[in-house]
Amino acid sequence: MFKQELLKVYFIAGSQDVPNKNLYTVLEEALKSGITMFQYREKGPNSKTGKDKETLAKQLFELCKKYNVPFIVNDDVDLALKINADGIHVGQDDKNVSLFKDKFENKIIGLSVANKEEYDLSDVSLVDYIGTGPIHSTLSKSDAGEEGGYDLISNLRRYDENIPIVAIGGITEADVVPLINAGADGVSIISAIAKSINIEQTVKGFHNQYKKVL
Ligand code: TZP
Ligand code: MG
Repeated sequence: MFKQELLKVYFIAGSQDVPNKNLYTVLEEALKSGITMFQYREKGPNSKTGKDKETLAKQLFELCKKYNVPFIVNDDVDLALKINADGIHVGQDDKNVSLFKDKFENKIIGLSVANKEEYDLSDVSLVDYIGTGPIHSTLSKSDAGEEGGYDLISNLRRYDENIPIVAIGGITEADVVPLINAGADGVSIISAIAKSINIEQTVKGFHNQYKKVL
């Protein structure tokens, strides 16, 4: 059974998101500070591929194991299977979940669902959670699409009362309360953590917001 508390402070990053820093060090600090899940997402300019990507994936996975935090791979089903990652996150344009679902027994499967139209095109009964956004504009994904605000979450929540939803896109601590009130179960964050000058303070700041709503 997927525990939706894992979505509370869901950190996503790849090498491209920490241009002047080492992702291993950034992730270690984030893990120490209490992130609840991590997604390894190498994508776009300055991202790693091939052997370099696999080597770093293995190192980051080992680090996550030390902190008992699930390690999710973005898009790359083959890599996730090869290293026996805790899960996979795919988008609408990636491999269809039905094609790999049986290989991820007892693992976490996440799917990006931006709106009702994408929801209707997806078999959400096959996945553990959906990622919905962008809530705000973002510099971390060039093709993120139009920002939808908190309404994106409240509309989908009305559509499906039960599916775990994690919000994404330009999220800061100030968004936690309105997003949870709109029906999200958690927030996923790249830059607010990856580019923070004080990761411990940022991650703890996210957790503190939950005390106001849960
Ligand atoms: N999908 C929709 S927006 C986004 C992704 C991967 C990027 C989120 O990054 P940030 O820096 O938290 O806005
Ligand atoms: Mg994708």
